[in-house]
Amino acid sequence: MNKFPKDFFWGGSIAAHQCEGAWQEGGKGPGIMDYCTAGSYEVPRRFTKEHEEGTLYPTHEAIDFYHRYKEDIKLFAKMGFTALRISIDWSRIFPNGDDNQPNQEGLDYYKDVIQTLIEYNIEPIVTLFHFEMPIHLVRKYNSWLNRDLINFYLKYVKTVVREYKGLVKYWVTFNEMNHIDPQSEASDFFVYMLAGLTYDELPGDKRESLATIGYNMTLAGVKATKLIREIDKNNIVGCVFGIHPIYPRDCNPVNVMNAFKEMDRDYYQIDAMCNGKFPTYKMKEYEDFGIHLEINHEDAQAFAEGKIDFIGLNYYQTGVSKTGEGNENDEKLFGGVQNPYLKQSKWGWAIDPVGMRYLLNYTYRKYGLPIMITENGLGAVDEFIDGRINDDYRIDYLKQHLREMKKAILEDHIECIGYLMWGPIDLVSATNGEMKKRYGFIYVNKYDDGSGDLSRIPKDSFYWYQNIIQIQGEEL
Ligand code: BGP
Repeated sequence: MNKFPKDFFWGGSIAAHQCEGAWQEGGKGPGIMDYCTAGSYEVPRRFTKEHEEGTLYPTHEAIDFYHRYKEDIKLFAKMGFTALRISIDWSRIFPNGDDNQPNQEGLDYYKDVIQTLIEYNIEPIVTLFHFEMPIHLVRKYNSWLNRDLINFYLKYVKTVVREYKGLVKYWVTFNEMNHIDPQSEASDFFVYMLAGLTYDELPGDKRESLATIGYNMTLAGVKATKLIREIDKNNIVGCVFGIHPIYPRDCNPVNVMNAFKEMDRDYYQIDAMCNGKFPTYKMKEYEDFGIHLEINHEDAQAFAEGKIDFIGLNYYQTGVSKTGEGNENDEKLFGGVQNPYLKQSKWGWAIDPVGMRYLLNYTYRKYGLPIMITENGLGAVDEFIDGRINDDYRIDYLKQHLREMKKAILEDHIECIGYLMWGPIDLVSATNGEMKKRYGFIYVNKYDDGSGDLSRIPKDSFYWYQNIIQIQGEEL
């Protein structure tokens, strides 16, 4: 049997703020990403305090999925998708985050999106936080530095999970909260995407602030997991982590150890969510750094009761350990070291299909829980030639990754339950805010200067993926 399992989820992942647009429609309040300007590989995005008139904000229109979702979902169905991961924008449901009542228009909007998916037999997989948070919660309460945020988040979660009971079964509490760790070089951008604050805005001891944000989000995640299962015992709850495995620079044992430590930093929240306990090693590490966390006596119980049912992994690239002996002359790219065995994308991301098999093995052996690849794809510049987009490079990238995933499932016996390709339709890049960095099977006529009629055009990869789904990956 050379096919993927029968009930394997084939599909894609998108996020509200990267595709919906309509930032001031339907009763939506401003979210943190609505004050994040356009950027590029060379020029980082800026985080503004107010909406600067005349400045381009990519989330404001994005690809107008808000108005075109029926057309887009129809195209996903044409490809044969059996699952689509969407996110709900918190600021469409509670425009300020601390409102007494939810915004009915927001609830109705997502209900229709979800029902449309179901009509096409596409399983909705719903992420509750994909960098979308009402900005008011940052301004008034200091974001996740304040434990009150956990209650605002749980109120929002309870509202939507009740509203879509019986329609949505698969829930994801957070996307990529692992990018905050006091030991990593905190990227300004990830601190902003997760907490709406820049690194400079973190008060007091920066490491303590990062640890607090990480702890409070993890606690919110386990509490939400329990709550979602209480609302409907059929619900299946996961959390998504963005991990790029770290290879040692050579077989010097010191460097191997360093690489392990670097990669391991991305796992403390997975440990907390799978093992029913915030890891003791992490607490001790905080003590060593003189970091003080506000912990309540009920927290331990929340961790014990909030174990997740599946792990979502976003995989794009591997890295080489930045620390180690003998690295003085290494060329740095994107804060990392280039792997001489791998090619890079135009944005400097190392293309490493085997890395995905490695990640699946590594993570499954640690926890034994089902894993879903919740994001994977190639950001590239696409061109029209003779009215057609021939994206063989994308087909090649996806084919190679799917081959390695197939080996992980059929040869390594990893319980991998789905492959959700990132950005099945071109959308705004999260890190750069660019349209130029395209991932989709479907081209969107929209450009970085804001021009374009937003029309949708299937690329060659559209028909390739359609066939792969139809034959359940048999030819890979
Ligand atoms: C992940 C995010 C996505 C997505 C992806 C690709 O970290 O979860 O939202 O955008 O990265 O990144 P980019 O859009 O910057 O190419």
